[in-house]
Amino acid sequence: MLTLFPEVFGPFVGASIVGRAQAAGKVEFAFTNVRDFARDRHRTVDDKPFGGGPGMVLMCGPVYDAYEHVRSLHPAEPQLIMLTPQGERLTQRVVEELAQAERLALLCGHYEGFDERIREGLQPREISIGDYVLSGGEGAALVLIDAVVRLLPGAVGCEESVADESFSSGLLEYPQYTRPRAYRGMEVPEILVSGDHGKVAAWRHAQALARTQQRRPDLLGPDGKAGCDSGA
Ligand code: 6GU
Repeated sequence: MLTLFPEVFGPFVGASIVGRAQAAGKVEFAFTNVRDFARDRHRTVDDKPFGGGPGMVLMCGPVYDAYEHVRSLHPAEPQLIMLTPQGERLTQRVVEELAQAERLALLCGHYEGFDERIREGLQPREISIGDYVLSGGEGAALVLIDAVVRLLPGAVGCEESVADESFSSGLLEYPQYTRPRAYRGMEVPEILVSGDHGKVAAWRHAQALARTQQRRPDLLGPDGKAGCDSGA
């Protein structure tokens, strides 16, 4: 992680599935504060845009130097990811691609943006998590980390739960219930306690399809069937 706010990552990468994956040695994180690579005594990392206009721009020097430092930490060449609203949209398909990489370097920006020569010289893969604006890339990096780490072999207790869920199947998930069977007058559907596994599977598929048609028809092809194209 290359960031101006390394402190925001700690609790997140230590908790839940990501935390367990880390403890089990499935993934390792290193945090580099871009500000440590500022060149002046004020530790400046941003400056006014040439040509005028509002906001500040993240400077080349600290970012290039921080990236050279990150490269030197490990022999594997990282795949550099720049978190920016200008990037390609993060989908489950992109997440699956990133999960194949041995090493990722996530570059989080702040302020009005990056000096364009960071793109030109470092040729990052630019990724956005959706059509809204965050004040910085850290929130997006957390989303990406969570989505990628849970796909690493052995990161989630049950591999089936990864394969079965929304977007890997191309459908939203079916409704789930746990004990008690009745809660405040709301009953668990009879079929789920029938013990008929075939009927349960058919019911779940029908529910997943109906829910997808209702909420996210864009996930279904023109024939109303889920595309094989996961997460498109
Ligand atoms: Cl990756 N960065 C920022 N700053 N805003 C975003 C984003 C990323 N993705 C969606 N909005």
